[in-house]
Amino acid sequence: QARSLLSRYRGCLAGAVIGDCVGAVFEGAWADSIAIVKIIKEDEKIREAAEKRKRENENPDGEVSNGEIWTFTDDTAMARSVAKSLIKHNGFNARDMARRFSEEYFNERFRGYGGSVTVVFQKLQETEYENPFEPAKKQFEGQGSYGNGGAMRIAPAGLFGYKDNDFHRLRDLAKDITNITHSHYQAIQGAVLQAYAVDLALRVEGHLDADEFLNDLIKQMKLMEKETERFTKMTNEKVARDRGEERSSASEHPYCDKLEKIKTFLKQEAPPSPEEIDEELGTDVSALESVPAAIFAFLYATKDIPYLENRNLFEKTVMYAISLGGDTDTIATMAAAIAGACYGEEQLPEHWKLCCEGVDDALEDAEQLYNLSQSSNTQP
Ligand code: R7I
Ligand code: MG
Ligand code: MG
Ligand code: MG
Repeated sequence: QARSLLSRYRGCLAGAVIGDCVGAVFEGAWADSIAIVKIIKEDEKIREAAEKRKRENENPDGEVSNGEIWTFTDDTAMARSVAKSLIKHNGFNARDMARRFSEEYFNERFRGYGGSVTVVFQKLQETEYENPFEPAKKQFEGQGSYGNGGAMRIAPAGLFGYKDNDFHRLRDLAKDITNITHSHYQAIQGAVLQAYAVDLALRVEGHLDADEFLNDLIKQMKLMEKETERFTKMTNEKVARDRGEERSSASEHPYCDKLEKIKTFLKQEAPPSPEEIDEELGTDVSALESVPAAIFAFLYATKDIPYLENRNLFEKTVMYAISLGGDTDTIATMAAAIAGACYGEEQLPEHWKLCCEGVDDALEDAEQLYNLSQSSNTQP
């Protein structure tokens, strides 16, 4: 039962890579009732590729073939930059992290980056990372991007901050890391929420209590949303006016509302349909409409899910997260990071580890973050 902390660190980062690689096959798909069947088919393909690879590796005369590989996307490209920068500096270094994000992008532009974030990389490079927070502030006419690009890469911050056991420090770290590309408060709050979910998952002992998990998240998000309440209200009213509506019906605490909705979904007799989940939680590239879906997938996976009866909780989390459709690589990577932190590396299927690109690298980063968490020289 007891999962070692090291296994949880490794499960978190390698799990995140797996969610990205497998989820990427389905990015932009619509959720439908047979989505899960398609994912099971894909899983079979990965299993076959892994078998083939093992056979070839066992045959000493055979050609060394790397076989079929499930490639990672920008989610992993950026997450590993976060991990490596935190490790190198034993803390946050804005210039170094900004440089790593940009160089990674210019080396491998094909990773499927968001539509606008590449402008930030361009400007960061042009200004030689002199003011690493400036380019992001200019995105979307000065309001900053509300994309999920901050949340998708934040898991290593959860691992790094774990030893402090201090929400405010974790919040500030996630804020800093996100601000390099995303300055919209919803992008930041989403990243903080995801980082905190990873932190909480590392601390789950024995049975996972969904209500307790959600109440912890709600407690902190309530305070964060209180700080932005007036601004949210103003923004909501402006959006309504632009639409010619007299007043806004939008919420001033949208993250807490969605976390409450997750509670309802988990309690209701009949499982929520993919349409309901898309409608109430969202499954798109914005932080607000993807982080709650990832948390929901992690919690819902503890239930009986048709077709997934014989899968462990990590597998169920990933496959169910993908079945929600929409931004599948990102929702799966976030859900998998939380699940990996909760259940440990032991639950990561061997064939996924073998065929997903970047798993070994993530395992090494996780090991180094673990070592840092064990050393006593915490930063002031
Ligand atoms: O957030 P970001 O890094 O994209 C991450 C997503 C993940 O799904 C990855 O897997 C990858 O596929 O992309 O990149 P951004 O370009 O900052 O934001 C993503 C998208 O969100 C933008 O292309 C816009 O469509 C939308 N968006 C906005 N639209 C209008 N107004 C983000 N912010 C705004 C906004 O303020
Ligand atoms: Mg991606
Ligand atoms: Mg939607
Ligand atoms: Mg995505």
